[in-house]
Amino acid sequence: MNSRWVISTPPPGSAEALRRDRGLSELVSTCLANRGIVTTEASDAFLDPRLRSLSDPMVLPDIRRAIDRLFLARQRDEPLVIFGDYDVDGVTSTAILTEVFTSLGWRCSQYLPHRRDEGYGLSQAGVENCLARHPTALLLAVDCGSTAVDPIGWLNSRGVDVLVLDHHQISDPPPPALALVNPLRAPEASIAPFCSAGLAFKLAHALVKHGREGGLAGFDTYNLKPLLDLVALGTVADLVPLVGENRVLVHAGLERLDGTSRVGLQALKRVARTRSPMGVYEVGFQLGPRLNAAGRLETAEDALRLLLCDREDEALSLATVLDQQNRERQDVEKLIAQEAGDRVRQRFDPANDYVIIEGDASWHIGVVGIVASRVLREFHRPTLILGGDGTVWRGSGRSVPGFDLAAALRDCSDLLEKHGGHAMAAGLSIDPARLEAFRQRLNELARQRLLPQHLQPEVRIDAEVPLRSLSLPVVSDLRRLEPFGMGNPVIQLAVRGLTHARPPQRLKEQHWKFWVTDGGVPVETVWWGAGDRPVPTDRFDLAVIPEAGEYAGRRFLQLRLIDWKPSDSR
Ligand SMILES: [Mn+2]
Repeated sequence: MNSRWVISTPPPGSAEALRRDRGLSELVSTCLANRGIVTTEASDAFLDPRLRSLSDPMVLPDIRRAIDRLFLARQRDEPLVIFGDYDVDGVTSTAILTEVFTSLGWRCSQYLPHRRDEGYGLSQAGVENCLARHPTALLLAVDCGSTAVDPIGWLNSRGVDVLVLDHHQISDPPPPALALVNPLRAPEASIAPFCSAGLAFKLAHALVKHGREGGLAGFDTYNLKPLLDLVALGTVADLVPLVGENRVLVHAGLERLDGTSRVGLQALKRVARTRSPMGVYEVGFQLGPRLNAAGRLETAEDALRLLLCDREDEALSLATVLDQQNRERQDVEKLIAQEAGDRVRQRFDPANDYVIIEGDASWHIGVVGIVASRVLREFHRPTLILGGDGTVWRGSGRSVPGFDLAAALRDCSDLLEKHGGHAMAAGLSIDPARLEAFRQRLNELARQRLLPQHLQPEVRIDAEVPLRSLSLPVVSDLRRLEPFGMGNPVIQLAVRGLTHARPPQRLKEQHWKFWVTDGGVPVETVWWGAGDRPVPTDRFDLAVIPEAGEYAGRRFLQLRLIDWKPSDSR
C-alpha cells in the first residue's frame, strides 16, 4: 500500500542547545527533540533514567484511604483477596501485590476472572465466584473495577470493602469503592500513564513507606527492586507510553529481567528462547504472548502460578504448558486471520468502505483483537472482528489515527449490548441480527470523520541521513534512547538515492536481503516479511531502522527496511 513518509521537524534551534550543552550528536539531539525533549534537564533524565527520580507514591488519588484500610486488615489479620485480570498486566500486577502482601504480613489470596465464562474485569459472575471461593471482607481489584458500579455495590451489600487499583476509564457515576486509585482521577498528566503493574509497584512502595514510618518489623529491610522485572513485563505488554516514570521503571525492570532470580521467568525465557539483553521486543513478542496465551483460551491461573512459583521443575512444566497454549493460540489466530482476510478481500471497496467489520459465531473471542490488528495492517481501515459468545457476538477493534473508535461506538450504543475502550482500541458485544445496521452506521460515521490522509498509512521518519553517515557507533549512540515502544517510537531514518550493489537475495520465500549503496561501501539491508511485495529497482529511497547485525561473532551495520519508494517519487 502506498504510504506517506512524514519527516519530523523539531522546533528550530531545539536540537542545537542539546548539542552544544551536552555534546550530543546531531542525530541523537534531533531524535530527542522529535520526542519533545529539548531542555538539558529533560535530556539528562531521559538518557539516564534513575529510580530515585520516582515520585512519592502518596500523590496517587485515594492511596491514603487504600493504605489505611489495608493496614487495618493486617492488624486484624483479615484475609485479603486480590481480584486480578487475565492479561499480562493483570497477572503481573496480581503477582507483584501477592509477593508484597505475603512477605509483609498480610493473609492474601488471588482470583483471576475467566475470559469466556465471566468476561472482562469485575463482573457480577466474577465477584460471586470469587467470594464463593475466597470468603473475605476486603477485596482489592487490580487492572479492573473502574466501571463496576453494580458488582461493587453488591459486594458492599455483602459487607465487603472494595479497593480499586486500575488505569482504565472510570464510569460516571464512579463505582462505590472505598478507594479508587486510578491515575485518570488526577489532574491531566500530573501522574505518569502507569498501567496496573506500575500502580502495583507504587502501592507496594506506599505500603513499605507507611510500614517503615510506623516502625513495623520487616518493612525497613524490604527491597522493592526485585519487583521491577514484573513491572517491566506488565508495562511493556500493556502498551502504555514508555515516558516519564514508566520509562524509569521499564529501563530498570528490563535489566532486572535479564538477571531475574524468579525461577518462573527463567523457565519462560528458556522455552521462549529469548536472547540477552532483554528489551521491549523480548517482552512484547516472546514472553508476553506466552503469559497471555493461557488467559486467551482458558484461565490465566497457570501464568500467575508460573510468576509466583519457586520450584524449578514446576516452573519448567508450567512454562512448557504456556508455550504449548501459545502455539494453539497461534494456530487458532492464523486460521481466523485467514478466513477474515479472505472475506475482506472479497468485499472490500476502498472507495466506499471506511471501516471493516467481520464476524463469525465460530471465531474464538480470545484472539479477535489480534486478528483485528492483522487485518488493519493489510487494509489500513478501522477494523472490528467479532466472535461468537452464546447468543451475542463479542468483538474487538483497532483504529487508525484520526478516528476515535470508543467515541464512535458510543454513537452506536443503541445498536450494541456493551462497548468500551480507547480511541485506538475498543471492544463491544452485539446481537448478530443488528450487525448490518451497525456496519452501516459505523461506516457512515467514519466517512464523515476520517480525512483522506488518514486512509493512507504513515511512515514516521526521524531524520534524513546519507547512507555513508551510518555506522555501528551511530547505532550504539541511538540505542541510548531505548527502550522504544509506545510514546517513544523506534528511530526510523530516510536514506535516499540508493542502488543495489548485488542482486537481492530471497530468504525463506518471504524475506529479502539487499546490499544497498550510494556509491560507497554496500550496506546489508533486510526486509522481513516482504512477502510478494515488489522489490526496489533502479534508484530508490529507503525508510530504515539502523541495527547491528551479527554473524560468526562479527558485528556489522545492518538496515531493517520499513518501506521504500523510487528515488524520483518526491
Ligand atoms: Mn492494564
